[in-house]
Amino acid sequence: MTLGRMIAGIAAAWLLVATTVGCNREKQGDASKDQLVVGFSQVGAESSWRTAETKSIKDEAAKRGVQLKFSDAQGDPAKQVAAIRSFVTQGVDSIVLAPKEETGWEDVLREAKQAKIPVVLVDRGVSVDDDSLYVTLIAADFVEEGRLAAEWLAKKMNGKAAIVELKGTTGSSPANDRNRGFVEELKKHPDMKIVVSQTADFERTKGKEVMESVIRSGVTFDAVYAHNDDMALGAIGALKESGRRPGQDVILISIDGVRGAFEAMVAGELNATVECNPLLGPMLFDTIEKLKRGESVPKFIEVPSPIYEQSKAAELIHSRAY
Ligand code: GZL
Repeated sequence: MTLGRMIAGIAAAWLLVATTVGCNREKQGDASKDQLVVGFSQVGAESSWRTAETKSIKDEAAKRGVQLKFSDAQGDPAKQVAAIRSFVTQGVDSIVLAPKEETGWEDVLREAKQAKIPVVLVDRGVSVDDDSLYVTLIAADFVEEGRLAAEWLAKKMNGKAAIVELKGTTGSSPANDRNRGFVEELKKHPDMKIVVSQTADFERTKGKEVMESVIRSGVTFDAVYAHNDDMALGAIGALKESGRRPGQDVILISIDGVRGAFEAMVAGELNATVECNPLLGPMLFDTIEKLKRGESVPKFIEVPSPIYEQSKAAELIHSRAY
């Protein structure tokens, strides 16, 4: 091979590398060559818990110099699918997904896998036949949360209650599993009966509306199990407007541990809450950075779910981080 042809070959190879790298970076916008670029598809802003989660992830990305491409689906799963497709096209380093519902993810997660982009699930799971379509799930154990709530309520009610269950978003893993754990535990207590079980979509206003309709129906009940604090706070408003004393005439337990729940417990209107910590930013980016370094991570990274009762609320409220 002549010297001239060698130089031409090296130049061509260099040009190929330069344009490829350039293309990837063009795909990822203005990221510097070693800056992590992460696409995050968020459910929406349905609850104070969700708002706290979004803030935690955005703040941690900024703190670590990660370029976060944030997409708020406003509660529309189709928008989440579109956002993931866009992240794949942009060639992000990792995709973070908080899936509104458990099903409907096979195709788009396969596209991310084919593009060799790791998907990390936060705070809710997906139901897929092939669990290699996501790297890990960072979330609480919702079945355990439901079981804890039932165990606490059975003890509080001395094994006998007529329960109104305010369920979360239909088809979401927290709603499915918090119901499953609660119902399973209730089997140990035959006089603990669920008399109404209805979704209020994790929203405070819908929690109030459902409780108002339950009161209008005339059904007799003396306890409420809400899949999140926001729905419980809405129900508390309806109970008070009906002349009932929430926390006394009607015993309430919910899940999340948001500040509003601690305020309601201090006021004597909520009896207990099971914590489901939304401050997942640090754990999430530790996991993404491990993946970037080629380290392995467990398939499920569990966020603990301690239970907090009214008696401790005044002592703890000032130290609550969300
Ligand atoms: C739980 C999360 C749930 C919260 C609700 O990880 O998905 O969604 O419990 C939120 O408050 O709306």
